[in-house]
Amino acid sequence: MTLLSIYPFTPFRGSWLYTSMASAPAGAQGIRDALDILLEKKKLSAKEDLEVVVLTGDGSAHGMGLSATSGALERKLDFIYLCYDNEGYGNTGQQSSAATPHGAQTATSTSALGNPGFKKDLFEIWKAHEPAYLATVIAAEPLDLARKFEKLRGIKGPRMIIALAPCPTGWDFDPRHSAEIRRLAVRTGIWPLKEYIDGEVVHTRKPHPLLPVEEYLKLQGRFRHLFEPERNETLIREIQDRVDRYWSKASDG
Ligand SMILES: Cc1ncc(C[n+]2csc(CCOP(=O)(O)OP(=O)(O)O)c2C)c(N)n1
Ligand SMILES: [Mg+2]
Repeated sequence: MTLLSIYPFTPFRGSWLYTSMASAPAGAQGIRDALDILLEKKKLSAKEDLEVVVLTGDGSAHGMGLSATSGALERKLDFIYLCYDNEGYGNTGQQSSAATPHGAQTATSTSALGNPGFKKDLFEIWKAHEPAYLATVIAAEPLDLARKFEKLRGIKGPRMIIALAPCPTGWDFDPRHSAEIRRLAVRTGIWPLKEYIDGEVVHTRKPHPLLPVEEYLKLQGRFRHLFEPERNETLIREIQDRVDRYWSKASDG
């Protein structure tokens, strides 16, 4: 069931529970309930209380785990949920997930058009549940990332984070381009950095001017078919138009 390494090789310092892919938020509920019972029975002091954190991939978050997440949001579960979004089912060989962007080639979208679907807007789906806190992050903006985690620590209830995580293997690029690809995800407007709190969405970075999306796309093998053997102007335009439309609609963009 688990692909995580265990003691003494685990990167986790705290206790962890491995759940089946679809049910991490249900597992989190059980842990939160157990902690609350221990607190109530005075078997655990408030100082010893723990944060319950779900760490999950986009395959689970956007797809098979979405219903359990929706339930946890509805119950206002006090937990942090971090989706590590590498835009595909990475562990099993980068099959398309509901987070795979339009036009990207994956192990299950190998045609000249790539993935025919569009990336599911998980931010909007989660936002509709009115969580206590919701934000997107990326490692290219460490201060923005740190500030968001600092902020959510002071809040109770469901606190949701989506991190875009460029993957050299799954996206087919040289790891030396990792930092550049993360920066371009923000500067082309492909990955909006934003947060939702108290009913408001605020963009925490507003790329200006927006760089053309193709600067981001052309560094990645999964989009090579958009440029070789000849440019697919229609598909590049389509991807650009969706990004432009997003920013023209962003009320604070
Ligand atoms: C119910 C279920 N179906 C399929 C699998 C096989 N499986 C293990 S990891 C994985 C990929 C998960 O993708 P994602 O959640 O995006 O995480 P990533 O590997 O990309 O970090 C799959 C399909 C599983 N463990 N459980
Ligand atoms: Mg993934």
